[in-house]
Amino acid sequence: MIFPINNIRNDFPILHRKVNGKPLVYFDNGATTQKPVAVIKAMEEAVFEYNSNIHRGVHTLSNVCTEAFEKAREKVARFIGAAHTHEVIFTRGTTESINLVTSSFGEMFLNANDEIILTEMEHHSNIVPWQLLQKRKGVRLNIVPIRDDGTLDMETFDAFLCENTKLVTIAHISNVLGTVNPVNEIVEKAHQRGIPVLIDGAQAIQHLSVNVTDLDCDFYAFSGHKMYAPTGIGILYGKEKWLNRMEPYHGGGEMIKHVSFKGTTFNELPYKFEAGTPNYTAAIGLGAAIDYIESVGLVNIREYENMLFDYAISRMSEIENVTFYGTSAHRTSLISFLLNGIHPFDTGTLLDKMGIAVRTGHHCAQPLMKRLNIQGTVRASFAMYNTCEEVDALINGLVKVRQLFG
Ligand code: 7TS
Repeated sequence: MIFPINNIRNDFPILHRKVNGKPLVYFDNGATTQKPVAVIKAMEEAVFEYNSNIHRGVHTLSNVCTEAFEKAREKVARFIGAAHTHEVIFTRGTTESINLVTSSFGEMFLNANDEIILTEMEHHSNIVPWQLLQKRKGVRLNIVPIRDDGTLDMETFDAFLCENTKLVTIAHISNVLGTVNPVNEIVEKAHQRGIPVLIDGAQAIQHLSVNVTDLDCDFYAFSGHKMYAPTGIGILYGKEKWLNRMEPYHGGGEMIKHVSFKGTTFNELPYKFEAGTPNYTAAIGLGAAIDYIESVGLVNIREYENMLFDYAISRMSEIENVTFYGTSAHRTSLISFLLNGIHPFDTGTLLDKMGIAVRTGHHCAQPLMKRLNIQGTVRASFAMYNTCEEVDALINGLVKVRQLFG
């Protein structure tokens, strides 16, 4: 199949703008992706044609809006292969999804001296919530180190698994190293001991075909805005058996069955975890983003992005005096590097003058930076609309940066 890159680029109007007088080259997709017209149109239609608070009304607009919101949930459930639609909970994003598990699962099932396994390559949003729980409850955090190639030290992971382990929480793909972690193996090993697994899929959901039922993970968290949908919407997938036993995360409207001052009973799944008016407009946008991804085909996207990634790696290796961070054979979608002797901030600023958007800094992974013994990296992260010509522009830009610094 020939990947319809020109059509795809035309679906993303922002890609045609100039930045600092140069055509935009957007390589900051790990932070957030751009949105196709179809997503904007779906949200525009929701706002202009049937905006109304959901689930509460008897009137037509409310019913239409509720239906669109619930249809989006069904799309997500199908997209990730969830066994039940009510296992899909709308949140604000990956961060809130993880905090939901930390609070609700943590309050219910974790006690002093229970152990949680996480890794050295986690984003702050899969570290700090657990540290807050550690303060509240005295749980212990076991951190799996990485090897020099940016893969997990699985021997240490194996050694950490013990009868005190009550949860494993891990990124599917590292936002700094691009490493694709062996989540199947991790889930299998944890489950042999009856330990549940939470996967932070923020960097995976837009690149890999994720099937939570095949994977058998207990929780899977991701953000809409990294998969061509708007900000302010995300997903927590959770197995029914856990969600049913967990206490609600937030209290308020919509999550109750009956409230009295003697006591309150909670609504069924998924509403138990969706207190207050959700961002239904963004949820509808997420549904449209899934339609868009499916219209291109995740398999085709993956094939194209792999080609682009391999091309970028081979071209990057032409540049002298570069250090790469993350060199595993199992990595994808992003490249972290430093031009030796040049501060990443300077590289990023000069690239921006050439219209090239990359991210620089610690990428919300300061413990990983400490392990790598650096302050930060330059990161180019890819999406389905990027091209080999854009990679060429990046390479030319880096050559210029090198020349400027002598
Ligand atoms: N987990 C990982 C692995 C991430 O990469 C990110 C965001 C998050 C969690 C948090 O997602 P949010 O949507 O709730 O904010 N990562 C990045 C990044 O790499 N640059 O900007 C945001």
